[in-house]
Amino acid sequence: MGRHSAPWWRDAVFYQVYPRSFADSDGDGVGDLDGVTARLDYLAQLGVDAIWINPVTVSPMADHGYDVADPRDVDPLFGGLAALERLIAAAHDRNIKITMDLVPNHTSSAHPWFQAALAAGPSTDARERYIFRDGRGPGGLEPPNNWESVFGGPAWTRVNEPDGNPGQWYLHLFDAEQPDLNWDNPEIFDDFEKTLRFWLERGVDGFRIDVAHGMAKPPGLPDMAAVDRSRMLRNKDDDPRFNHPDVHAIHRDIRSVIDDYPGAVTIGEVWVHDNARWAEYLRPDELHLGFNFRLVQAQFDATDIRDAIENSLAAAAIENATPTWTLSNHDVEREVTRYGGGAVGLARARAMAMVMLALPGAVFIYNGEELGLPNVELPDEVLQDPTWERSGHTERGRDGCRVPMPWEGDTPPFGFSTTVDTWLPIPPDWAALTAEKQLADTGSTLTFFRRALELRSLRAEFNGTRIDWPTAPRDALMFTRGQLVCVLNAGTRPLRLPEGEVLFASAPVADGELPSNAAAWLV
Ligand code: TEU
Repeated sequence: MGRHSAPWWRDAVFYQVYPRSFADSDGDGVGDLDGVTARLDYLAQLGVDAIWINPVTVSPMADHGYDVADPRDVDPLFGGLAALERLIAAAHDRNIKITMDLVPNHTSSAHPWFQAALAAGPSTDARERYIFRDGRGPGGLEPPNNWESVFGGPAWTRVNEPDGNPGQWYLHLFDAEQPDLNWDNPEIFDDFEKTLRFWLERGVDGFRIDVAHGMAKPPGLPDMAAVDRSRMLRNKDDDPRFNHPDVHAIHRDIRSVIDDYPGAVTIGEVWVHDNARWAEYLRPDELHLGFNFRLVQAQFDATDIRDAIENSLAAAAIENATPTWTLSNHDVEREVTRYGGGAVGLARARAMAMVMLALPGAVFIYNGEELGLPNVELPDEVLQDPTWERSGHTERGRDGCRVPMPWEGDTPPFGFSTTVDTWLPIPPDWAALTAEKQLADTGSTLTFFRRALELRSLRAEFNGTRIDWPTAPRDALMFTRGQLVCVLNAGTRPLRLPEGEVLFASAPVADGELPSNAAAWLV
């Protein structure tokens, strides 16, 4: 397939907007869709092709939108349906696509279906939309199996039946406010199809599918092995809660709807480690793209990074699928902090951005990554992630990577909102990191990202799909993509660069030497 006939997403730069934290247009301290619309020129100048926006549908916000009470309307907190329509039109005017986040695995407990299930009682059709079971042991006092919630604590909650007595339990792999749907019930897909068509008819260009390896549950719901809590939010491949093979029939059904809308893309959140199992989601009649999280999980170490890249490429190649690359999102610690924090963490994050942007495929940049934002140590009293409560205050959760964007000025809220009372506090020292300051600084991380994205889109060297690994010095990562050479110095000493013209570097190159914690592109 020639470059011109390739689908738009094959080498697209997606920019992830966490809507609570991007820009607040109405002064309530929470970001919203008109805020995004007002900042579209910033994204156009950054050079992004598409926006992935985290859930904005109607929700009590127990998990900030991943608890959906109405999948076919926009929450008033984010400006309602009209605000999304304004955003779609304004983004399309600038040639930017809009992809939404859909949550098929579960609904909110406030969804009318769940409320009906509670009211109807056991052995009713209403209960068949979710996963209700009798408890184990005398009086049904024990949960139906030993599954744990990803956010901590049991994955089951017992309900009071309409007669007022404790009765059945329902399954929730996440918060108790996020009951899992029963995808064996055909009503669930029929409704999901309505949701897909509802948004596609409104001009949405595709969907990020939440927990795309969830949905199907093994018959009999067998017990799971004990979870290693230090790996919270990460399932192993033998975990019965996820990746049941029946999930693929669901993806085929979804694809048959998407195919009615040429150009629309689906991107699955697929936390599956094994390459062969992961690739099954990318078969020609399933998802277009799948998040591969190996690069997120890699340490700043040349061997580890190479291993992550080679595995990601190999996994996508199994189904001739497009590789995807991401260094961070709203669920993981920001990379500046992951790579050590401070100036070193930032230097490494920039270097890794160049590695990511040199690779063939689609890339995902998380809002604030282009400003080099670090994770924030938040005080206990402002934490909102359900993980904090559900883990009995042992896991702080994901709020630290969700702090609102600093746009301009010298004091919080830095133009994010008109109130200082933002939903999470913005650190005063982010005054140095505002978009305004960075736009005016040729050495800033924002200027660096703009230039890197510009080169990636303009230079012909970024067209090839083949990656080779010439022998590299110890602690260096070096790969070629046709005429392009990407070098990363993950060691502690300056690295002599190979022959060639330095097209771009994440730190100044002097006398042909690349400093440590830096990357360069050569042609
Ligand atoms: O994340 C799913 C998630 O938490 C993964 O880490 C996954 O569940 C785990 O590896 C087990 O397979 C998505 C969203 O990104 C997150 O923000 C939501 O909280 C969650 O789903 C629930 O909707």
